[in-house]
Amino acid sequence: MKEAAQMVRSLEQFIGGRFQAPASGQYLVNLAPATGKPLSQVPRGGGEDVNAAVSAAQEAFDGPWRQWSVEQRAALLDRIADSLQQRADDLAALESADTGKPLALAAKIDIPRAVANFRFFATAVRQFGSDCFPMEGALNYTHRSALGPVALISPWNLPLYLLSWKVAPALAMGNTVVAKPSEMTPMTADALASVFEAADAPPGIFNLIHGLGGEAGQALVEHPDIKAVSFTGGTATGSRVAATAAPQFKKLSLELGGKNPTLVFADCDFEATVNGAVRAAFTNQGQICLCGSRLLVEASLYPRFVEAFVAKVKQLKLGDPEHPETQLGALISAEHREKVESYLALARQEGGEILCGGQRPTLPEPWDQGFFLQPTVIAGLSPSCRTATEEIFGPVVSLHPFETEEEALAIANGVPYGLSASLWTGDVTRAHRLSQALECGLVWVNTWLLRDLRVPFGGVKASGVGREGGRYSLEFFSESKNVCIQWNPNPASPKASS
Ligand code: TXE
Repeated sequence: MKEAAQMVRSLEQFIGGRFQAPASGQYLVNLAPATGKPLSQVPRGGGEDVNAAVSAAQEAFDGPWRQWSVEQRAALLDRIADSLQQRADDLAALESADTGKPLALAAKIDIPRAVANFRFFATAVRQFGSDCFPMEGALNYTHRSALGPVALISPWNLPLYLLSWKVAPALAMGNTVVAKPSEMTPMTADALASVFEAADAPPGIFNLIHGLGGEAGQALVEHPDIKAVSFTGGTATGSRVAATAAPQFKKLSLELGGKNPTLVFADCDFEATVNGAVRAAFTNQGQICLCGSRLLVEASLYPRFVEAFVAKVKQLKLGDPEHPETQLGALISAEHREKVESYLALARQEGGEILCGGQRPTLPEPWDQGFFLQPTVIAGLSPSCRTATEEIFGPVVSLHPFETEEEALAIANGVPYGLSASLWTGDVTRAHRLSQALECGLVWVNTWLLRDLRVPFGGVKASGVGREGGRYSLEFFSESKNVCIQWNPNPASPKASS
């Protein structure tokens, strides 16, 4: 392993516009999930690297970047988008190798979305306005200014997709950034740093620190010059990030885990619902915070639905991520697969019946060493048991019949999480009624993961705090200041001057 690791590419930190080795001189081995073989060496960053990156970000913030007009910043984001677009095939291959996800998925979703994020925020900031509150004889307007250096911490499931979702609005508003991607998926973040280098972006506006979460990530959140933290990751880590950042009054946006319900009513469009529920459960091997991992089905439809759903899941093609027909790749790591498998053991103890999957597949070399797991469907669990309420974050879905809409709602809301829900019904009144009552930040009706980048994105309860997307991101990455100008000291209405 060590010899092989020495042969793979070593990544570097990107600080002040220059690639450089970590101060520690130490590297972590990054494995390719589909083969279990080393893919790269990742700098093991710590406090020293973080200090250098935050200093570079502060220096850049205090430099000419501050004078850049909105149009100049938007044009830079457009150039980054163009450059990512030109490298799209290479980026998709890197993302697939780094995460184990199907190449077709990376090429269709991850990379186009990263390009779209830069393009979208370039346009959004050009269109961004501020509030104006006229009074009798006076005018209030809201001025929004950049915060300074901000920390962007992103996870391994959608690496470039989620990193670009943070970088683009942060820069659009004139901040400078220090990004900390997951140590398990550093490759496309490294590629993004080369794109910034090639685009002649002002040095220090985009800095990249690789390393472990508890070391580099923690040091970054703790740094006193970091003004805001945008974090996407697990709920336990999010809670730690909040506990670190809150005493320093940093702005915080936390996008955390989910245990999202898919609610299926007997009056749904059957085919569309089965297909939608399979997609919601297993896209990206179930490793998306929005995945529908609890499938609640009206009792009268339950037997027919389960039969069709399981038949469809059994047809999913799993294996070589590069094969164009592959629908499921590997899980992110051996440890993560073990965590998911521990829930399968728990499900059996909790009285669950595994209707399909539940095993590691038999695959030819080199995939036999990868971290694959069959898509798994479990029935017979109580909706309140641990398997049905804790985030598993893998290709596992539990099925739960319900009798009434009230029961469906109680099950849907009966978990600590509240990120999203998808609701399948032909009854538009019910769709509205339930959409209001579901405790979550996003509801999809007769669809799943249909995204408009302008809408507020985020969750309630243990799924996080704050909203990103469109103007919500632009507001998060800026501070508002009210300016009140009195133009008539003797207004007609006596109330107005009080
Ligand atoms: O995430 P972490 P992990 C869930 C999923 C998964 C669990 C753990 O259930 O099984 O989280 O995954 C950095 N200060 N999600 O361990 O630890 C870390 O380096 C600052 C849901 O991979 O949350 C990485 O860059 N940063 C999720 C990022 O945080 C720290 C996607 C996320 O890692 C840190 C991924 C610290 N103290 C996992 N500790 C989603 N919402 O989509 C870690 N990090």
